[in-house]
Amino acid sequence: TDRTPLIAGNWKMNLDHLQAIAFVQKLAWTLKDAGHDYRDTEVALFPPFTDLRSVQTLVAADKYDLVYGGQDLSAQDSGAYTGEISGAFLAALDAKYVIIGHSERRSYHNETDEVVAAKVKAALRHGLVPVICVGETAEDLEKHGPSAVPVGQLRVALEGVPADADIVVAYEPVWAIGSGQAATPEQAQQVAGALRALLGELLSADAAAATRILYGGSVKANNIAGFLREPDVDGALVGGASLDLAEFASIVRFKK
Ligand code: G2H
Repeated sequence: TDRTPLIAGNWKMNLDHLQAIAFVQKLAWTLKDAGHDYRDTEVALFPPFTDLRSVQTLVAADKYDLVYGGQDLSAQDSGAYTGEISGAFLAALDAKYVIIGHSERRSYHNETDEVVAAKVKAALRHGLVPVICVGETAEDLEKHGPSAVPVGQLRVALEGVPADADIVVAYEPVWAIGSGQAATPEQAQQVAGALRALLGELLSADAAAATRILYGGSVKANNIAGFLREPDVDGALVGGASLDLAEFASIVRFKK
């Protein structure tokens, strides 16, 4: 398969637009100095919405090969939805990706699987690649075992998605997020394998073979190698460690 590994930095609610400019510049220089080839490992950043215009300007002016996206979007395209951000606006800023259904959106903003599904369709309408996040809580894990909840979430998220849609799936066990306690590579592989099987069932064998599945949850420079060695893990969604330039650069530089 030709699934180019993807390392995605989810900044969450960190770094204002001035800090973003400094960070992106330094990261691009660091990766250039290291001889990074973006065709080997794609690098995507997910800054806060208010940073995106600055990031776009910088990336375009300096011709960086970094790509970027939003941390969320509205299920609607435009209109009286105070505080919401349309996928059209992200597309107009040359965003490539958009994170959908992060567990923090699900738990703090009551996003259900149905809301996630509507947002996935909104992303695809605007030519954005949705990074669909799924994952179980510690309680889910105890009650239902490792794959049932994430597979169930993805099943709903993919309702009505065309078989040839360009998507990314991120498996983020809630118990591993920001906790410093990452899943083991074996745990990540088990769920990633189940998610890939579901892609085959709901979309197509081609989609299952081509879609990148990321692991997320306390990924660091010292544990990324183990995840990338697993056959069904094609990269990582990195939160906390994406805010530390040296740490994030060494995660990017790890070879599958
Ligand atoms: C999971 C992850 C990034 P962290 O939320 O999406 O965050 O790496 O801080 O666990």
